[in-house]
Amino acid sequence: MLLSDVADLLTDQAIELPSWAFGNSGTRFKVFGQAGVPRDPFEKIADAAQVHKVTGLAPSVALHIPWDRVDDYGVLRTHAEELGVSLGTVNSNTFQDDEYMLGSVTHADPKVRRKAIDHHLECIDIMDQTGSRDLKIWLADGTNYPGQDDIRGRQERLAESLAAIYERIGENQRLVLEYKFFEPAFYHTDVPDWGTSLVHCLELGERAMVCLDTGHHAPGTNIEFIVAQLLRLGRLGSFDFNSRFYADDDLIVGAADPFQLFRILYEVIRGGGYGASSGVAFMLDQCHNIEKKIPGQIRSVLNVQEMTARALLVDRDALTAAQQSGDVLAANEVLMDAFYTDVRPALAEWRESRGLPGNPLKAYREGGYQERIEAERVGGEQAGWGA
Ligand code: PSV
Ligand code: MN
Repeated sequence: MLLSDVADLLTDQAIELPSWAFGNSGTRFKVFGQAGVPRDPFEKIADAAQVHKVTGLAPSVALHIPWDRVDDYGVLRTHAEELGVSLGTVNSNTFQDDEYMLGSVTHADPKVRRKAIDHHLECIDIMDQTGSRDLKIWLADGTNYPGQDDIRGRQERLAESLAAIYERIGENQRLVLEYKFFEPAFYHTDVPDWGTSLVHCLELGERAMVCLDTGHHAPGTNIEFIVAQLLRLGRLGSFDFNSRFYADDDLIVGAADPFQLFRILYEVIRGGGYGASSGVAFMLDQCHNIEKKIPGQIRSVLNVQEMTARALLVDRDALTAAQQSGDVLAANEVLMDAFYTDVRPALAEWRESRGLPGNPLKAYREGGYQERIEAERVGGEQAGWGA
């Protein structure tokens, strides 16, 4: 197969950018400040729009509340639309208040649980104004020591709190529950894996879906299997794409293990999870600690596109034939042939045929935007992870 055979399918690709990827970020050792970093949500969206401008791949931006709180979300929405992008998923945040030290929606104290539930209700109010479809919930809840709290009791409280939030989710909205196996809690986490997320989603109802963050698994986990299973059950709501070498590194997607990204995307396509009508949202969840943020995001969406193109090139008929005849090596070869195809020159042509720059990173570098923000954005409080 040639790239021209799948060119039309590539136009279906839309990758949502995280507003927080444009703010300063770092590790618990150091947050490095970068020149030109946005000072408010409006500037974050302006930066995200640059990524879409040169790639045509990133038409929406995910918000994180309270980091992206503004007085008037209608104004933020119009600002985004004027720049050619829309506001996407709203992410809640119950991991930065002192009251949440021992948990949020699972906390033993009903007052703390109420506060955490109310925060989610505020997020849904915001979604109504931004026109967002998805409320993404990631919970830092968990414990550090055996015996610290009642694991089973926390599951009951989690189910109750999620039900109170789900009740307020609109007809055209979804609750997307993200899982993560550890950090910041180190002994047990209340939503550690896709099974736990799925169990709660099934109990909640049809508009509750699982979010799969590619960095949230133990090393060696077969993530494409999880993708296949969730798609089979119709419960894969979204991806948070990033890559990792060791823990939840939040590095550029496809940087650490391009082959894994290819395998994941193959299962997405195989399982009907590709394209707007599939209901599976492709998002990035990354932090660019040492590289410049806008080019970091451009590189990321291009990596997803390159691996999507390779996955679309898999000769599915030949693969099925080899699988059904039990020809192990032939089947593997079909997959590897697609993986080893260098699609970059053909993708440059694909872009040019759509009025986009053949080399988006070069176009961004030469466009003068970076110099302009570095010169103009002086003074004020720079937005950072958590700001
Ligand atoms: C948690 O590690 C997470 O992946 C969640 O998606 C949060 O919303 C995001 O990171 C914050 O950076
Ligand atoms: Mn995530």
